[in-house]
Order: sequence, then C-alpha cells, then structure tokens
Amino acid sequence: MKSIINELQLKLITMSKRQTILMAFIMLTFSTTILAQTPNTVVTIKTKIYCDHCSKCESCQSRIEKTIKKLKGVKAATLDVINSRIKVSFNPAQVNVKSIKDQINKSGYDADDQKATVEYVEQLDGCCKQ
Ligand SMILES: [Cu+2]
Repeated sequence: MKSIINELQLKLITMSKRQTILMAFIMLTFSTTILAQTPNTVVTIKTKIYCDHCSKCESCQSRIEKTIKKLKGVKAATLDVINSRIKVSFNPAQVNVKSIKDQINKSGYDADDQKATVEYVEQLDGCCKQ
C-alpha cells in the first residue's frame, strides 16, 4: 500500500502543472456528476402517535414533516397517521437514515428503535404527548 502511495506521489510530482490542473478539473466534474445522479432512496420509519386528530393538529403531522424536510438531502417526508409510519425520500449522497431518525426524535417522536428525546416531547401539545 505504501509503495503505491509513493509511486502516486512520484507520478504527481513528475506531472506537469497543466496536467495536474486538468486532472483536478476532471475529478471535480466527475464527483459533481455522481452526486447529482445519485437516485433518491425511500425509507419507512415507524413512529408512535398518541392523539386521534394528528392529521389536523399542529403538533404531529406538520411538525414531523417540516422538521424532517429541514435536513439537506431530504426530498419528501410524509406521515401516515393511521399506520404511524413516516415515509422519507432522500438523497443518500447527502443524508443518511441515522440523521433522519435523529431529526424525527428532535420533533418529539420515536423513530423505529430510537426513542424521542424528553425535552422535545415536552414541547408538544398536551394531547400529543406520550
Ligand atoms: Cu397530534
């Protein structure tokens, strides 16, 4: 491994300045293209809803969806109130499932095995608390 790195360093040094710039440009273009072309992934996360009017109340649906959508890389978030499931569409090159779950916890709700943080649950309307 070390010898490969040494060889690469030697190659870089022997490369002309122009070649180095060209190389950097190609790599930059390539990585940007990959990021833009990464298809969205959809994940369904289980949560717990305690009130019976969540599709209308401020605390549940809109709070959860708005909070998740604040994350960079999240394309859509929909709460299925009846089944207590949140469907999130995201770009895996920009955000991961763990961050999405953390964000759901921050809105005051559980996300699969991750329990909502107490201080965020406190901010919910009385009827929506656990
Ligand atoms: Cu509610």
